[in-house]
Amino acid sequence: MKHLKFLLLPVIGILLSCGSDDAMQPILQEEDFSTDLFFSEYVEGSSFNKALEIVNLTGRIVDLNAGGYSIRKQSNGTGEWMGELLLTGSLPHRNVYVIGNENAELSEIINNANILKTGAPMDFNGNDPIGLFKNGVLIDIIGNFNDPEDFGKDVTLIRKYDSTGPSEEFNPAGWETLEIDSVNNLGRY
Ligand SMILES: [Ca+2]
Ligand SMILES: [Ca+2]
Repeated sequence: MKHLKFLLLPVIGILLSCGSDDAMQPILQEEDFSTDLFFSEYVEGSSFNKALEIVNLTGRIVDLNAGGYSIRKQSNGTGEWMGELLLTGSLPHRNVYVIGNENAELSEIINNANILKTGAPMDFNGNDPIGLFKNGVLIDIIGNFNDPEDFGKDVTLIRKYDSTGPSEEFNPAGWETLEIDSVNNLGRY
C-alpha cells in the first residue's frame, strides 16, 4: 500500500494541475463552428427533381422542432414568404438534412430525404427565393428577395466550403454550379 500511494500521488497532482489550467481548454475548440444552420445544396432539376440540403456545423446537436426551423419560398420573387414547411427531428453536428419533392423521380432525392413534400415550398423552378427561417426570422437565403429573375433554373447549387455560416443576402460567388439533375452530393457535406 505504501508503494501504491507513493505512485498515485504524482498522478493525482498532474490531473489537478491540468484541470485548473485554462490553457488546456482550446484543444476542444480547434474547429470553427458556424453560428447557425445554413443551406448547403439546392437542386432545381428536371420535372419534380427538386431538393434542398441544410448542414449543421454548429458543434452541437440541433433539435429542429424546438429550434423553430422552417423553409419558405417567395413565389416568383414577388409577394410575401409563403408555403411554410416546419422541420422536425434532430440534426447532429456535421450532418445534413435533406428536404425533397415527394414526386421526384431520382432515387438519390427520395432515398436521402429526411422530409418529402409536394407543392410549396418544394415546387420552386428557378426564380423563387428560398428562405431558412428560425422562429419566423429569416437566417439564410437562396436567390434574391423581390427579384423575379431566374437565379437558379435547371441547376444544382452547392455551397462552397469557405461559406461557413448563414446569410440573409444571397451571394452567387459562394455557390458552385453543377449541371441539371446533379444529385451525387445530396445527403453529404
Ligand atoms: Ca417560379
Ligand atoms: Ca450536399
